[in-house]
Amino acid sequence: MPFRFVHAADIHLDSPLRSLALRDPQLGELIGNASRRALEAIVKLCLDEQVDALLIAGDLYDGEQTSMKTARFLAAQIGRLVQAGIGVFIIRGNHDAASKITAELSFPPSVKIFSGRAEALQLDREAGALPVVIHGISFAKPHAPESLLPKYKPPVEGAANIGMMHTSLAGVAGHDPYAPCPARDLDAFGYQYWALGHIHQRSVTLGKSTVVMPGNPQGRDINEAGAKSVTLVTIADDRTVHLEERITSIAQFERVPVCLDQIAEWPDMVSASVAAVERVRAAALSEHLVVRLAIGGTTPLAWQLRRDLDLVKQAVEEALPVEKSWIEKIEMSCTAPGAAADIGADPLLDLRGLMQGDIGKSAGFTAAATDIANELRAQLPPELRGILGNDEASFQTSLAALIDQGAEDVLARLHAPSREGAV
Ligand SMILES: [Mn+2]
Repeated sequence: MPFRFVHAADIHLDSPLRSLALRDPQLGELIGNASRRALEAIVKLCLDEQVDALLIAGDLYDGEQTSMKTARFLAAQIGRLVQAGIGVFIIRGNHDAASKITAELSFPPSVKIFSGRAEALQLDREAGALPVVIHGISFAKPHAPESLLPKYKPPVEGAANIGMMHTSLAGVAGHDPYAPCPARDLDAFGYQYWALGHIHQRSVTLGKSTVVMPGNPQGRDINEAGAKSVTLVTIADDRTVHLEERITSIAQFERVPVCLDQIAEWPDMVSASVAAVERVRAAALSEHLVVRLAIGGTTPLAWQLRRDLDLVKQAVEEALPVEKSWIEKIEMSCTAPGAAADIGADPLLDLRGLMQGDIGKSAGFTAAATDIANELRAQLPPELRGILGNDEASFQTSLAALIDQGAEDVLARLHAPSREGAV
């Protein structure tokens, strides 16, 4: 008899809203509840597929701010699995290592929360069924600079061995390592399947072992764009592993580019934006689509669009024919037409040349802008201080882009006709 389970990770219940969606109460509510609704979707998938187990590979909670309301919600969801005879296996990650909630909830024996010491659990299976052993270690503290792999117990002969680990894998430059361990080391360890968590981007490594990082089941902002999922795993009697990706995101973030080259009229700008959103909507796999509209190109509307960004958002939202599509934010990078030859004919183009050229790039102006940026950055909470880059080169690039954008915004205010005057 095969062993079937759902592998999820990084649900981040009660994750604080990091998105500008906060400004729109309805959208804020949708995104604020999305991680809970994703957990409901995971539980429903387990029940529909009548799997043997649900594995949650860390960061079930976002942090210590978790409320008792969330704990009750989790207890109710897990209760549905317990009633259906589905086992639940949880390890703690860097975000929920110190969470007191799971310690305060009492669960029946079919719910296993691994401790900080390696354990190998042999599951109760029907006579003749493939023996299954689940190995796991929880983060005992939020930081785990060393690999946890040497602590795991060796594979049990004759059984399907499944390892649960929260890890940053080989790691990414600029990010702290969390129980770092390259996928090839996991592959060589002798387990059939590695149920990983931590990285919010799905990846699958197929070798001697099947190593899966499922990504989070619900994106939290535009940096976690696209449909998000869990993995439905079947281990056959011959211990071969079969994977199915199942979408669980209630809402998916997407950056939607709109190019306004050739567009000179406001209504055409609205139609082009709506058409671009509709194309993405048609391909979206989640119930709700949350769009970051990136409007660019060269258009005589540029200065007006920059000045009236709020009206652009409102007009596109009103024209969207489908429900469940949201504009989270508009990024405006349009520029007004104006060849070099025109400079001199239009004093504003002359001004733009000065602001983005001799003045904008001068040492004195850059130094003054750097001072302002540093002062603003110092007032941000620590998690936002990388907003202009984490090293000198990326800081200078961000600053130069902001100076260019700022110049365009100043020109927009000087130049644009009134909204009423536009057709
Ligand atoms: Mn993590």
